[in-house]
Amino acid sequence: MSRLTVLHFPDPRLRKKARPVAAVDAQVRQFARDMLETMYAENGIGLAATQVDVQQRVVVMDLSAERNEPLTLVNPEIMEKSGTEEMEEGCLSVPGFTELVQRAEKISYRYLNLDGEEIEAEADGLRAVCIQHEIDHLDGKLFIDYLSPIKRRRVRKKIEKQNKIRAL
Ligand code: K2U
Ligand code: ZN
Repeated sequence: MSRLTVLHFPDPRLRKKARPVAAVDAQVRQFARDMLETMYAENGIGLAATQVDVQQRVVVMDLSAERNEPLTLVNPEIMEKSGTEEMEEGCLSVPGFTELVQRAEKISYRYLNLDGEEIEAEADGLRAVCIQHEIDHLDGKLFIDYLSPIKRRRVRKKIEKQNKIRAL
């Protein structure tokens, strides 16, 4: 198992678009284990491959209180969206910031599990938000992209200041 490095905004690699996984093999299963280790270590409830500088369409998540219900989504796709809802979002790649983001309230989605089987499911609430948040990552999109330009500029300035202090 390996803990991976999570990229931080404004790293341009966070803007890369991930490519579909051709086959769910042992390498993909090992990568998913490494992503889960990293997600738990960083106290996230989700993580996308783009965030660890891998341009493959792989997402991991665990919404359980006991942190013992890991889920890996390979080549996740949202099939249908309905309703709208606002939720406070944060991101492991934009540390220290949370903002209200409007997203679809309910989604139907499909993905490949680690056995390569196609799964179709529906979600609402935090699970729907998390899946939309992570699939955005695979497309190079961050939750701060939904903010006003003024708010987004404020986030960028604060993080660049944080990064300068870290570099001292
Ligand atoms: O992708 C990530 O960076 C992990 C995200 C996933 C997530 C964001 C917003 C809403 C649901 C899931 C977070 O780090 S998970 C921790 C979190 C969740 C909500 C608000 C703040 C932090
Ligand atoms: Zn994120």
